[in-house]
Amino acid sequence: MITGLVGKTNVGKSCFFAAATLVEVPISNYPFTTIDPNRGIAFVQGKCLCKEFNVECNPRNSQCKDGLRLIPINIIDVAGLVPGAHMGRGLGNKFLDDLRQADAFIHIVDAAGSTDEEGRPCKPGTRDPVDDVRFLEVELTMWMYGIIRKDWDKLARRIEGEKLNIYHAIAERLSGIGVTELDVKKAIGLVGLDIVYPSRWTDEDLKKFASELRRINKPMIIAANKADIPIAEENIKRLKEECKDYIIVPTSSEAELLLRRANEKGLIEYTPGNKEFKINDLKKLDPKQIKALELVQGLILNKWGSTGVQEAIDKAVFDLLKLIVIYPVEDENKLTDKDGNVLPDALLLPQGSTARDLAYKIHTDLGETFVRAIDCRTKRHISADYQLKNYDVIKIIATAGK
Ligand SMILES: Nc1nc2c(ncn2[C@@H]2O[C@H](COP(=O)(O)OP(=O)(O)OP(=O)(O)O)[C@@H](O)[C@H]2O)c(=O)[nH]1
Ligand SMILES: [Mg+2]
Repeated sequence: MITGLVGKTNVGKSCFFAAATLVEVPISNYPFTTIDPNRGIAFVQGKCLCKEFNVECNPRNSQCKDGLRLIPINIIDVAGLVPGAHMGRGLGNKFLDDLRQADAFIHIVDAAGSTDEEGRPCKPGTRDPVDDVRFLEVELTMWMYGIIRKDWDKLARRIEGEKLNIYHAIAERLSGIGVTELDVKKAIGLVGLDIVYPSRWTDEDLKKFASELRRINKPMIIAANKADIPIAEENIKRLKEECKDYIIVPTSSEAELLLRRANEKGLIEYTPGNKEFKINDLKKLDPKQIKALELVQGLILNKWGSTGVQEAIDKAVFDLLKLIVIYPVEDENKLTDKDGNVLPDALLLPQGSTARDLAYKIHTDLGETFVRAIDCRTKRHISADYQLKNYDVIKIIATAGK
């Protein structure tokens, strides 16, 4: 599972990335600070089943914190865009190729309107963040169009000449960006394109196709960042009214970074996503730190309920991609793996996944030699095509490895 951070330059992408991963990266108030991509691990917060089953867990692929199961996902922060990037403005849009394999995007927007269209600092309230949403859509579509346009004429002729399955042929050509046959089929259907004679598609058709494909294959939520700046409130209200297609989460990456770092240093007790933190020892904080923490509490936590960074990540995974959490185990009674670890792994799978999909996700051999599975809650046997439910605990029985 890979999430890409996209957006105009100088809006707080790297700050969001640093807050989510605690990886140290350059952050500064001028455009194009980031050039090469930053990659790191962030955690989505699921439910740990240790409470429900009243057991002590030994997580392996994830962590348990007070009943929350922190499940790792990959997160990539790339260079920023400006309008016209697809025509080479700013750093261009070629660096988006680093996000080819991303499952979803988080669009970081300067909700305070404190950076102009080129990402230069300006008086808060000056730039309309709705314009930033719109220009980014165009840039992402043009990036996708560029990928599709390359070799298109040749591919269209081949599809017609060799009577290839158009969905399969296009998906194969775009497998590098993780496009599936179903994605292609949906996008072609939405635009209403001719599936027999793709060579007749106009350039405009291809752009519409790219636009739909982008929406389907790289779904996006909006992190309305810099929500700590008071004027952001009005803008966020308007963003919600004018960009109804999107899940919009008010965020303050800067506040989250401050809290996460203070927590790492042991100065405070803070769980990402919470609306409060606890100061461990007031004497260890200098007056500047106390003031900063007070501002975070007042401007962000009390007002918005959290810094939003964790919420944005969780919503991208659970609400946008609609992934579910599954706990595979090898012993249906003790809920352990073969080494005796209790509830060792929590896996993220697409809604609608079956027991066999889970087996494949664990290991190809398990998928191929799947016999049946056991729902560890009910102890019932389930078949390969059983549709998994969120928070199922499943034992797979297969001939592989026996
Ligand atoms: N007030 C406020 N400032 C923020 C917030 N997040 C980031 N910033 C500031 O915005 C500026 C840009 O932050 P970066 O994280 O470097 O932005 P970026 O989008 O990665 O920028 P480029 O890599 O240059 O495209 C820095 O001065 C940050 O301190 C926030 O939530 N609130
Ligand atoms: Mg950056």
